[in-house]
Amino acid sequence: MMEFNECGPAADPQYSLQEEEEEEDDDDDEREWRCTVDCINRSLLTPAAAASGELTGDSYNYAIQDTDVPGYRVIVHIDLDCFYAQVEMIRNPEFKGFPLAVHQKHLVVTCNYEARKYGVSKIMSVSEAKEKCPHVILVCGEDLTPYREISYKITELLEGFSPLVERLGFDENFVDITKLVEKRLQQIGSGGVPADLSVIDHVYGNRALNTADAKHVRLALGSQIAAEMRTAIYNRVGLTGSAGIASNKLLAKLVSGTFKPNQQTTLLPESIQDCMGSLMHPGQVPGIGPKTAQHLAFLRIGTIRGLQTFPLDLLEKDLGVCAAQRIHKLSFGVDDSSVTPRGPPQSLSDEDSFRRCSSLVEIRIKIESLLICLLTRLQKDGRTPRTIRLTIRRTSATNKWFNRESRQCPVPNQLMQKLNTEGVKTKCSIRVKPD
Ligand code: DCP
Ligand code: MG
Ligand code: MG
Repeated sequence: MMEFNECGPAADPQYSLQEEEEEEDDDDDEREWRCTVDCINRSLLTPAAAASGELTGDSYNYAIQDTDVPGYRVIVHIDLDCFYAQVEMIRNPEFKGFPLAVHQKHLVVTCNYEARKYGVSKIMSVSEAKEKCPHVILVCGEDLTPYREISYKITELLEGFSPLVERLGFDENFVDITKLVEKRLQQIGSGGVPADLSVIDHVYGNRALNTADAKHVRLALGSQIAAEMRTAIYNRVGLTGSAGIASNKLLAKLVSGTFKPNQQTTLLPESIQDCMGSLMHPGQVPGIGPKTAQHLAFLRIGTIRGLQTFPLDLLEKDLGVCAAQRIHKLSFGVDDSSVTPRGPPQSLSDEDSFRRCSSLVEIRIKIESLLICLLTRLQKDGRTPRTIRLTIRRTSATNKWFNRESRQCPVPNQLMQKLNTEGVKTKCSIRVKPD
């Protein structure tokens, strides 16, 4: 992997180091959620009025003043359908309606829903995909540029609805629409919530909406806003996506995949425990990564119920107080973490396999091609990087991430100047030392 770090605007290089989320692949899930976790129990802040959730006759009273109150927030999670495949069908409209798979090297990274009907699936070898569906269209998806560009377009579009948008990977965004819901409640005014207020599309577990329940009303309005977001994404970018609407990030992400593609699901509070209970094991809880799940398995915690009932003090001894409390709360569907916009990525990276390289010349060519891609992106980005880092991962049959070695150095001051005057040259000067 090669990356430019600490990218900052030319005038203000005050950026801190942070990995570009979508291209860092190990323990991604766990890292993402750990970053936003809030170890202070904010449920202590719950105002009594909000906690009661009672109907007062005036619809504005469905609104609360502290939009951070857990249980009263409205969070949407949108995951685009077969993302790379949809992008390829936009780039090549003649592929639409036919089974299509996007591959990197010999692996299918995604496929459209037509191909899924034949049994083709993500992370299947290309040869197996061809066996399942001999007429599948195969598109190489190793150049991430088109996916990256559309990905940021979607985030930007969602920012038009609410400033609180958090990217998770290339094709997912959390949007905190609590304030927007508050606004809609104000618009409803004292006339009262319309009796025909309904949830758009699915309600998890088919629960009936109770328009006398403040939380239900807020989530129903949230489902309308989520539908508007999906329509805007389709009309302006041409992509479909699935959405989950719930009172926190964890639950919104969990339910967004309940009905796919191009559908949405709203989770009412009474179904939270059913939703958590439907998970087969703790590793399926977003925020519990593979390492923690392994640790829990070691403690013989293999189910959500097992985690919920495991003595917290023992868990704290084993995982540390903060982590133990966090995952214990997650197992009950409690997640106080806020939707945190990250802004532009703080590092730009690219990677490729050196498996087929058998000489220094071939290695040099491979590194040059990575560098050219990165410099092109850097030029488009316009910010000035401070360091460049090259990371080599040696894999082994037993441990995929075995032996990660990095070297980094400052980026020469004149690089950006040179890039702007001369552009990205097709030939870069790279020295490869034999040691
Ligand atoms: N991706 C990848 N490598 C993986 C998994 C996914 O490169 N191991 C890429 C291809 C996907 C994109 O990330 O298009 C988004 O991943 P998702 O898991 O959301 O899968 P899709 O969007 O493709 O399909 P779905 O409709 O199931 O969300
Ligand atoms: Mg997706
Ligand atoms: Mg996704």
